[in-house]
Amino acid sequence: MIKSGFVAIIGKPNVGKSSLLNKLIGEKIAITSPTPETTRNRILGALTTNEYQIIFVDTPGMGKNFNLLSKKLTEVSKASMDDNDVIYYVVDRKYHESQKEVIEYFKEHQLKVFLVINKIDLMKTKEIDEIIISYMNLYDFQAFVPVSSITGQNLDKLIELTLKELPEDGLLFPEDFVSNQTERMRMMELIREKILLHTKEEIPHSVAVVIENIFYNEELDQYDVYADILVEKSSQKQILIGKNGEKIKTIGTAARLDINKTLKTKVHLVLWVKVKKDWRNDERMLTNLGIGEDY
Ligand SMILES: Nc1nc2c(ncn2[C@@H]2O[C@H](COP(=O)(O)OP(=O)(O)OP(=O)(O)O)[C@@H](O)[C@H]2O)c(=O)[nH]1
Ligand SMILES: [Mg+2]
Repeated sequence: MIKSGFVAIIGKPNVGKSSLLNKLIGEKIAITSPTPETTRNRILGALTTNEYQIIFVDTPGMGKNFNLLSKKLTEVSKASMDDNDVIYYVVDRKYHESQKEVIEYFKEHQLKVFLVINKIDLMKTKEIDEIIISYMNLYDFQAFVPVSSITGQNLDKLIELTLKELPEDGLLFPEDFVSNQTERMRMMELIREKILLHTKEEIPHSVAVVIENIFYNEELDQYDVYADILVEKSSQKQILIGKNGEKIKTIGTAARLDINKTLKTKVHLVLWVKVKKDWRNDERMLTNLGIGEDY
């Protein structure tokens, strides 16, 4: 019987959880960016070999709750901690008081947690040691594993240690299952990723992408994708469109090229920027966007 199980990847925003998922799977499943709160849903990625199947669960970062969106993101992340065989608690710096609550949660539920110190390609050995020491007496972690989600350093070790904790339960998903993300969701996310990369300050947090329609164009063998980009204020709409529409054009081109590369799908994108006042505090809007939903 092959070994299998679920591994939840949790941690503060921006520590590299989605980058870790992608590197472990070897495919860009989750979008990543230097802006906190990039991930807004639970994203599953499967790593299947002849000997094991690990289902990694990427989660939104647990941060401060400024609005209903942030609150829901933290809720999704917390809910993801239960019912998993193993947890990767990803950090990129020393312990801070703001992490007390999550450590308490580990204790209360007696969870099997690996402390994954990420971004070691940017660190000296001394710094890595200091980070480990700062967490050492807080919880009985299964192991401390320093990794890099960019270079892939130590990920084989992380998998090896994880497999020791997984039962011989056989396949949980079909052999060829890679992710719970549909093509449509991945397109939407890739468009959002380019917005995050090409805008600053409050814009990335104020943006949502909704794909309205997808038509197959037989003549050109491509998909015409109509997407709305929602922002909260008309000033944000102006910034996103840019002078002579240059900004939205740059975003559209980058998104088209990445959809082409990542999903191996030729698309023509039609992007519309719309103002949807305070959508981040609108329960119905968040539900429509699938935020807070469980798969
Ligand atoms: N140098 C370096 N950068 C990394 C590493 N892992 C992630 N990053 C960078 O850190 C930033 C955040 O990465 P994400 O993977 O989006 O982080 P996240 O934890 O998923 O963030 P949220 O979804 O917002 O919670 C990106 O700019 C990544 O390129 C790493 O191992 N080394
Ligand atoms: Mg993420």
